[in-house]
Amino acid sequence: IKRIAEDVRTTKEVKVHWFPKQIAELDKCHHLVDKFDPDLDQDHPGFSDPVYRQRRKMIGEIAFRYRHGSVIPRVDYTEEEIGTWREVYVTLRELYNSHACSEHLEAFQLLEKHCGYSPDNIPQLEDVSRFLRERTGFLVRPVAGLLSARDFLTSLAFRVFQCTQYIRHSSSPMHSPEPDCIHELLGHIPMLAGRTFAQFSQNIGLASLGASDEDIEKLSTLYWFTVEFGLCKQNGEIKAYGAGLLSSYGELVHSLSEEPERRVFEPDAASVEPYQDQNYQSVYFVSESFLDAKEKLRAYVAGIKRPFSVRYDPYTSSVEVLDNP
Ligand code: HBI
Ligand code: FE
Repeated sequence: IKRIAEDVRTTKEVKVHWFPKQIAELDKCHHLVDKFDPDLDQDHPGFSDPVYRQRRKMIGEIAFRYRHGSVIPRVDYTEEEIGTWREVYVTLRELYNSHACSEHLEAFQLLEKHCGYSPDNIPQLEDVSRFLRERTGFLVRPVAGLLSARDFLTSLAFRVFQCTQYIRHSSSPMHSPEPDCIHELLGHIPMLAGRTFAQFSQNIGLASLGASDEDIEKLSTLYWFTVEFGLCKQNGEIKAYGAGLLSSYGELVHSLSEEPERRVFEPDAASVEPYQDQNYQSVYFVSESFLDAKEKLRAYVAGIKRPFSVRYDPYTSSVEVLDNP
């Protein structure tokens, strides 16, 4: 009798975490994580620079005021900010030819042609959003800092990429402890212009909707070792596709050097592998191709238990929830 009672209780008490059903409800998915905040983290390069912190607040205001569907206000970047951008841009641009995957290189050329990518200009999020919408239907919305993993992944389900608009501190152009517009614009945006990669990203997002905290942790680790630090095979060579690599000169070189371990991408292993957010990774996962990664992710996601399934309707930008029988 006790067993039956417990079974009944567990089925009744399954609580599913709230998630948006409509794209406009992403306005509620804005929970920031304090880690790496320049106001609180003493190791942040901007911690002792009040001018920098004030600038961050100003740009952060754009994100706090933003609502889905509105135009993203432009930021008039200062000479100092453009200087930081230029230094990273010029250094990385050179390295991409030998280290970046072909999808990234192709999209980068288009971004230079149509979207204001150049050493002397920090591209505007509104322009980037319009560009992506025409390529893969992805949209960009501004965010003020590091988002909770759940909110970040949720937005991917709707093909929305939450994008920081501020730039790292000028004292450390080659490294930032948190995402900034250099990381987003050089690392993520070119990749999101590719069809299969965009679908892969959305699929991680869809798998995260209403998932348990444990599954969110696994999905964000999976995200880490693919979207952020993934490598892939191309014409017999290994190239980088992860945004964390494509926006960091040091780690991009490191990832393809003799130093780290490289393993074949398997979601079961990658989703529980310990990761580094303070230092270079000691292990990277190599995918055969994006199609192969997408197929492996599909099989992995099928194993996640949820009392419902979801389907994305691109005509209405909404998620349909189907109760599992
Ligand atoms: N927040 N703004 C922002 N940018 C990211 O790239 C990001 C994030 N929050 C979490 C996150 N990335 C990932 O590391 C996973 O936890 C999903
Ligand atoms: Fe990122």
